[in-house]
Amino acid sequence: MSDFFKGIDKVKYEGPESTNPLAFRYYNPDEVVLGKPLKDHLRFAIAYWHSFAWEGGDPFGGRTFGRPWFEDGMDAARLKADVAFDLFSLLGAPYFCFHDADVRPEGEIYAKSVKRLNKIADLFEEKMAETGVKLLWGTANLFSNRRFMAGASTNPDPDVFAYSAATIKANMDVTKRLGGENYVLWGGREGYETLLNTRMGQEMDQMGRMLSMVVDYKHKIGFEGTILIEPKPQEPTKHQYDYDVGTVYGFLKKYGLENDVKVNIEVGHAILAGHTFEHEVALAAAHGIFGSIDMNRNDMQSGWDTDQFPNNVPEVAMAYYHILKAGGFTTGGTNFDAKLRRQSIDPEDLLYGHIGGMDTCARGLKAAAAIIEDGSYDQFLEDRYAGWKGAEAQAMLKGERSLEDIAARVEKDDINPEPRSGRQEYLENLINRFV
Ligand code: XLS
Ligand code: NI
Ligand code: NI
Repeated sequence: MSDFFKGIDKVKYEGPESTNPLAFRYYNPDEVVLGKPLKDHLRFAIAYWHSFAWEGGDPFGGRTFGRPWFEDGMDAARLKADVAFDLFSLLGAPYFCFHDADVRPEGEIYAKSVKRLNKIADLFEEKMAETGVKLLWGTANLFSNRRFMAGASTNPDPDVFAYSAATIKANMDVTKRLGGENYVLWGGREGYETLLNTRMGQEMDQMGRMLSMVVDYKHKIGFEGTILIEPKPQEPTKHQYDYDVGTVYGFLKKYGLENDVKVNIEVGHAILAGHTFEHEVALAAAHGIFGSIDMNRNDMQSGWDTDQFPNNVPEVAMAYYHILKAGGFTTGGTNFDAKLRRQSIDPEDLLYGHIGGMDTCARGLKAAAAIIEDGSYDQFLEDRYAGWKGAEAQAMLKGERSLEDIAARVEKDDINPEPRSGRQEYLENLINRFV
């Protein structure tokens, strides 16, 4: 244990009546819900970048956090890893996630960066064995360094494409070595600032090629995790090609990758795209590409990706409802892609943020489970679509009827549909009984 969190004990579940700000009130990891402990439903992960690499800057001012590892060397990187694993253990978080750039200082050349990444991975291996913390996913940072300013795989310069491919390879190797359960590709600058200098079709073909190589390499090295694309509509670029789940699905179809790649859906990104989070989860489930989630919340007034910790139970409850209905997480989990506000500079703020987030998610998941156990909501949907179980309806759906066949039947049987209430307010009240 480093002394960064000196005086703070392992966070325990104390129940809803507890007034201890450093205890869980709803997240009881071993509580069994729908036949499974909460910890196995939620599969919480801590994001290295927000909690350990981010310095508290904004466009008007730099670093606000004082952290002893904010220097650029391997010793600092090792200290950062010590503190990171301390936090994972204090919170009892089963997983973590990282980008290469979060965990190692960048080298002057590619080979040096990879060497440093592997050194840190050695340390991670030891710490993971010691603490039992596992890797939910690894990823490459292909957006911070200036070489990526015009994109990574979508760059007009093929050398940047090559550098990106090499960096992804190194990160997939490390993710596999650490037993990572997924590998994530968020298209950091895979988009454009102005269409005036951009050939969209060409850039998307480049991106499709890169993803195909990632899938090939996954099979070649026997990586058993899931490849995940993380959609986001804007920021940092004006337009990102992985706009939302629907756009990503079309992209995967076009390049024949829809059976090999799934999505990692982030709350704030869904909202930036003009959707609700549960819309994105439900759509991914409908397409069979639901993978994992990046949990956070946006400030509803500010209009950008504020990456705050979630604290609104009804907002997360329906998302977990759709996740549970889709069969729950397999390789995915709940990654807190969330950061402290820049005035929250103390070590314990890192605990408050995560404790609140974990409790909010636990309450949301329990509410979702209660909705499912009660059954009346699912029954409503069953009844609403019940007509489609009939023989003629099934024949229409299966393509066994043509427009002429159907027209003949409508005329013969004098079909004249009677509208039925959609019962929105009734359903809103029903859901409110559980959240
Ligand atoms: C940024 C993304 C990023 C990914 C990982 O908005 O959320 O943090 O999750 O590259
Ligand atoms: Ni994210
Ligand atoms: Ni994000």
